[in-house]
Parts: sequence; C-alpha cells; structure tokens
Amino acid sequence: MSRYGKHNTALQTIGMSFYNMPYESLLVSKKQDSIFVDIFLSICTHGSSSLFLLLSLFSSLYLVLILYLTFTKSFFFFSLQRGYLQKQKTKMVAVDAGEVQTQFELKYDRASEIKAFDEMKTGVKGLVDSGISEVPRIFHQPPDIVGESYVPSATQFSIPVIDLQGVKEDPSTHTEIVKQVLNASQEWGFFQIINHGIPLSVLEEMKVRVRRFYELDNELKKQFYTRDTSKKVVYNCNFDLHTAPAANWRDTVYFDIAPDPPKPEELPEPFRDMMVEYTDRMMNLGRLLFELISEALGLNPDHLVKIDCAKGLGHLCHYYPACPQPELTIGTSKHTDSCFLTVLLQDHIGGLQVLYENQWIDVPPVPEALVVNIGDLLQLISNDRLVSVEHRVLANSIGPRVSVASFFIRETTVVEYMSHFQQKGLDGKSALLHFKI
Ligand SMILES: O=C(O)CCC(=O)C(=O)O
Repeated sequence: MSRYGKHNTALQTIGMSFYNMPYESLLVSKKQDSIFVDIFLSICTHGSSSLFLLLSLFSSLYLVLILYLTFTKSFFFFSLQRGYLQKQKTKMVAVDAGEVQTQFELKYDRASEIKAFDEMKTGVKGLVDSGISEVPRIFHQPPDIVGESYVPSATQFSIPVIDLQGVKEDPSTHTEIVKQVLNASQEWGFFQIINHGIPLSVLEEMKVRVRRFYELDNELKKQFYTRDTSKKVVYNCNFDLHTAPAANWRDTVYFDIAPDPPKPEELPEPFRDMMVEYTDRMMNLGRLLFELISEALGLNPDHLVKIDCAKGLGHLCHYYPACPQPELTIGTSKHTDSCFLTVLLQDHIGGLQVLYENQWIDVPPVPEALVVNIGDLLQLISNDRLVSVEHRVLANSIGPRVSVASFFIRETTVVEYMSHFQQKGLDGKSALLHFKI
C-alpha cells in the first residue's frame, strides 16, 4: 500500500478536480518523498488550519524574495558608489590649496563596472534616485580635466547676443544682423539670439516635457534605452559610455526627427503632442539662420538651404542630475559638434562653457534666448572661415539641469564622418583632423 494510502479519498477528489488527471497517475508521479506532497496531503486531511499554515509559509518565502531583491539592488548601487566592483581603490589626494586630484590605480575593471551600470538602464538619474552620496569611479574625470574645471571662468569676455528683431522687415537692421552673425561665427563660433520667433511659452513647455520624460517610471523609460543608433528614439547614458576614459554626469534621449520623423506612437508620451510644433518652429528658425550665414559668407541667401544644410534635424534632450561631488566629474566633456549648426535651449541652471582665447567662458542662461553654434561641417564647407568651437558643461550640485540641442545635419554626406566621431567619442580632439589632408 502506498504511504499516501490514508489520504486516498481526499487526494482522489482534489487530484481529479484540480489536475483533471486520474488519481493513479498522480500517485505514480509522486512516488518520491516530497515535502510538497506532504503539505498538499496534509491540507486534504486537516482542512483550513493547514491551508493557513501553507499560506503563511508562502507569504514568508515571498517576503524573503522581496528583501533579497531589494538588498541586491541597493548593493549594486552601494558597490558602484563605494567602488567595491573595482579591484582597487581610487585615492583622492590634495595637491594644493583647494585642488583635488584623483589618482588612478592600475588594476581597474572599468569595463565590468560600465557594463553592470549600463544594464541597469536607469542612467545617472537612477544612481541619484538610489540615494548615492559619492560619484562612482566610472564618472571620475582624469586629474587634468578635474583641475581644468576648477579654474574660474574668465569674466572679461562675454559671448555675443544678437537681437533678431526686425531681421525680415528692415533692410538696414538686416544688414547689421548679418554683420553680427559673421563676426560671432568667425570669432566665437557661438552666439545667443533673442527675438528669434519661437515663443517663450513653447521653449518653457519643451523643458517641462524633457523633465517629465526623465521623471517617468523606470520601466516605461527602459523601453527606449538602447545603443542601437539606427533607432529614431535613442535614450541612454552617454553615447560613448563604453569607449570614453570617463563617463559624463548626463543622460540623453535623442530624436532623429527630420527628414523622416518617427510616428507619434513611437515617441515617449511626454513628447507626443509637442514634438511636431517644436520641430516646425526649429526648422523655420534653422532656415533663417542658414540664410543669414549664407549672406554673411557672401553667398545667395538660399545657398546653404539649397544644399540641404537645413534638411536633417535631430534633438538631443539632455538631463544633468544634481551631482554630489561635481568637482570629480563633468556634465559634458569638451567637444565640438558633428553637424552644420546647433541651436540649443538651456534652462536656468547654467554650466555651459565655451573655449575662447584658451579660456573657458560661461554661456549665461537667458530665459528667452537660444544658443547658436557653428558645427564641424559648416567649418569644413566654409574652408575654416567659420569656426566650430570647443564647449563643455560642468557638473553642478544644483539640479537637475535640462537642455535641448537641435542639430542640423545632412546625414547621407557624413556617414563616414559620423562613424569616426562615434568611435572616437568626446576625446577633446576635433573629428575633422581625421579628414584633413
Ligand atoms: O547641454 C548643453 O548645454 C550642451 C550640450 C552639448 O554640448 C551637446 O549636446 O553637444
């Protein structure tokens, strides 16, 4: 007789009704001693008190599982912060009054730390939300860069501000504006514009939408986290995360928006009803700027538009979370832009700096202004008359900072250039050097 013989009647009833299989086959499959069968049979014979015991057992197991998952997640962030995922410690050394340097030691499994961080798909914001109080080592900039960030920005210069009011109505105003655009593009490669035609309400709303995207639930945002740059919407932390010597304190969502925009349903919800308007207005402004730059170069006003400089557009929506140790890292490493022209919307936090006469100059936030800068491709096709200038964004203990960089590009002509730019990352050297003869 089976050792389960005394439970036969109850087992037969429950076995038939729950599993819809003959009682005999249930017995055959349970020949081995099993704690689960014991529990099951005990319920059959002892009724509700056993059921209560069983439910308690499963609740406890569930609780243990939740605690385990919470602990391992916190441990990941804790490990990343403390550097336990690395083989040796980073040493902070005071070099001079107020100056701090990070000494990099040799054995450092950076690739594993980067991989683990990237697989979380929650970016820098995820780290900050987890409550870290120290910047993880993967974000520590090399000592020379850290030292450079400490130098106060030069205040004797300020980047030009050009008022576009009346540019289309008044010929003498128009001529004056063209002159200012030429000077700024030759001398600085950067300028701010006011009265550019995009209402302040649209600019403010776009910043709200960027913040709203980053504040989405992690599971929703993760759907867009990718390193597949053929996608129309690419959200990740640093496009060069796996190749750069140090990661930037910044997350980005990129929209490849023109000439072939993504379908509205492909966009993250916060941008759906906003992207068309922002893009249309940015395209109009882009065409105006290319007309002014064409004239500044002595060309027909429609020259740059005719050669499709204003045809392709991408928006990079950056998010710079507040940083617990801004002196150790950077928001965006110094670089030049890989496009014809960039129009940048920044919020009130500040941190954008431009290299001018070998000094870093702040680009002060002005609510109604947009920042315009010449990209590498315009420098290239203008035979260096216009300059694509290095810029960077400092990390800040105040934040988050958001910005939207709209890049005008003509992709088909720059496939090779872009792949070189992507591969080299933000290493402080112009991608043009690779193409000069
Ligand atoms: O966030 C900023 O202010 C600048 C971003 C930038 O330099 C870029 O996207 O190339």
